[in-house]
Amino acid sequence: MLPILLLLLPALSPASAWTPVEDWESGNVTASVGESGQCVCHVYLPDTIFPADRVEHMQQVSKDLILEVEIQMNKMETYEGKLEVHLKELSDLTARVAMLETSADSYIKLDFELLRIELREFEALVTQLKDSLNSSSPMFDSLYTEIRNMTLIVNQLESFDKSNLEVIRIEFTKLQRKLEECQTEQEVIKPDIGNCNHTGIMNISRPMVIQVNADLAAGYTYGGWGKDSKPLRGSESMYWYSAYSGANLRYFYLYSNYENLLRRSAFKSHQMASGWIGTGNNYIVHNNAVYYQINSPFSMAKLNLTTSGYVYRVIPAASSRFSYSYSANQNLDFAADENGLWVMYASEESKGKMVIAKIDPKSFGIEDEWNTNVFKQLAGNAFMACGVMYVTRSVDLTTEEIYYAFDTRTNEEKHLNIRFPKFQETYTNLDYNPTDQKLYMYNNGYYVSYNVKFNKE
Ligand SMILES: *[C@@H]1O[C@H](CO)[C@@H](O)[C@H](O)[C@H]1NC(C)=O
Ligand SMILES: *[C@@H]1O[C@H](CO)[C@@H](O)[C@H](O)[C@H]1NC(C)=O
Ligand SMILES: *[C@@H]1O[C@H](CO)[C@@H](O)[C@H](O)[C@H]1NC(C)=O
Ligand SMILES: *[C@@H]1O[C@H](CO)[C@@H](O)[C@H](O)[C@H]1NC(C)=O
Ligand SMILES: *[C@@H]1O[C@H](CO)[C@@H](O)[C@H](O)[C@H]1NC(C)=O
Ligand SMILES: CC(=O)N[C@H]1CO[C@H](CO)[C@@H](O)[C@@H]1O
Repeated sequence: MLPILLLLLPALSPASAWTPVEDWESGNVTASVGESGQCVCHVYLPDTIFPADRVEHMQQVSKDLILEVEIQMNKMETYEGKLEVHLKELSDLTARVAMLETSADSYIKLDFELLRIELREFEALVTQLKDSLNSSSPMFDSLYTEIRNMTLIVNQLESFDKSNLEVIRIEFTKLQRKLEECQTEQEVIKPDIGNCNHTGIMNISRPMVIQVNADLAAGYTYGGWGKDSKPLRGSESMYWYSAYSGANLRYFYLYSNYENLLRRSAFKSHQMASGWIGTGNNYIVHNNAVYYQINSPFSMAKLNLTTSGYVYRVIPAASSRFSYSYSANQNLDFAADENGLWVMYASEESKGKMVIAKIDPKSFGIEDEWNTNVFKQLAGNAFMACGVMYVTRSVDLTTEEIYYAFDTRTNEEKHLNIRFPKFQETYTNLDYNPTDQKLYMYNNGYYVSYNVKFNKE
C-alpha cells in the first residue's frame, strides 16, 4: 500500500465550527487547528542516525502491524465475498510481522523508486496548489518543507536501513487517517441538510483537493466523482468515480466509503456494456443508478447499479450540437438536488440557450421544462441546488464564477458573480450533492470538492 497525501484546505465554515483535535495517537503525527480554522498536520520523521532508537521503532511498528492485521480481520468479516484477497493480504502482513519480531535488521521489501515518484507527485501537487491559490499560508510552506525533508530522508534511508522505510509508511498512514478524521468531523457538523429555506447560494469555499484519480492517470482528464445524491439505505457513505482519456464513460467504480476511495479500493467496478458506452461527462449517481448520455441513439441513459440493467429515453428537442466550453459532447447534463432529478440541455428551438428539464424517476420521462436565457456554449458547467440552476464560467486560469441562476420555483433569473478558486483550469464534471451540501468537481484529473454557503438572510 503506498502512502496517500491528503490536503485539507480551510473550510468555508468559521473556525467556531471546528472542534480542536487532540494530538494524534503516538504523537509523531499531530494535527491542530490553524488560525483560520484549517487543519494543520505535522509528521515528525524518525531519527535515522541512531540504531538504538530502532528497537523502539520496531516495537511500535510491530504494534501497528498487529493492529493492521486486526483491521484486515474485521474487514474479512464485513466483506465475505473478498475473503480470498484479504487472506492473501493477511498472510503478507503476518509474514512481515513475523520478520520484524525475529530480527530488527530484517529487510522489508519496499519499492523506493515508487515512493520517490509518489513524493515528487506530492511536491508538484503542493507547488501547484500553492501557485493556483496564490496562497502565502504557512500550511503550504510547512507541507512543502515536510515533503522535501521526507524526500531527503527516503534517499538516506535507502542506503542506511530499509526497515525504517516501513516506519515512514506508517507515519504516512497515520497522517492520512488524521486528515480523514478532520474531514469527517467537518461533515458531521454540517447543518441544515435538506433545508431550502434560504435565498440561494451566497458563497463557495476554497477547494478541498483530495487526490489524483484512482487510475493514477494524469491523462484521464474526462471524468467525474462524488456521492449518490439519494443513496440506498446502508450506502450513505458510498463514493463513485469514473474517468477516461476521452469524453467517454467506459468504466464505473464504487467505493464503500471515503477511506476506500482514498485507497483506490473499489468494491464494485462496472464495465459499460457494448452499445451503452457513455458520452460527455455530466453523469451522476442517484438512488443507485447512473444517469448519463449516450449517442446512439442520442438520449438519456440509466444504468441500474443494483441490477446492471440499462434503459434509455430520447429527448426529442435536445440537440447534440451545443456543449459546455471546457469539453465537447457535453450535451445532456444530469443533476440532482433537494427537489429531485434534472437534466439540462440546449436545443435548436431554444437557439442554444439552456433548457432545464425535471425527470420523473419512476417513468424516466420529462415531467416539466423551463426555458432560460443563458447560452450553453458560454457556460463552463451547471448544477442544481434547491430547484435553482447555477451556471459557471471561467474568470481566469485559477478562478471560476457562478454568473447565472434560474429559479424553477419562481421562473426568475439572476445574474451573479460568486467567484471561487479552481485547483486546475479545466473540469468536466461539477455537481451539487444535497446529502452533504457540497460541490464535487472533477478538475483535470483531480478530485476536488467545495462547501456551499447559502444565504439565510
Ligand atoms: C498574489 O497575491 C499577491 C498579494 O498577496 C499579489 O500581489 C499578486 O499579484 C497575486 N498574484 C496573482 C498571480 O494573483
Ligand atoms: C526540515 O529539515 C530542515 C533541515 O534539515 C529542518 O531545519 C526543519 O526543521 C525540517 N522541517 C520539518 C518540518 O521537519
Ligand atoms: C424560514 O426562515 C425564516 C428566517 O430565517 C423564518 O422566519 C421562517 O419561519 C422559516 N420558514 C420555515 C418554513 O422554516
Ligand atoms: C467567499 O469565499 C471565498 C473563498 O472561496 C473567501 O475568500 C471569501 O472571503 C468569502 N466571502 C464571503 C463574503 O464570505
Ligand atoms: C433498479 O432495479 C431494482 C430492481 O428491479 C428496482 O427496484 C429499482 O427501483 C431500480 N432503480 C432505479 C433507480 O431505477
Ligand atoms: C510518542 C512517540 O512515539 N514519539 C517518538 C517520535 O519520534 C521520536 C524520534 O524521531 C522518538 O524519540 C519519540 O519517542
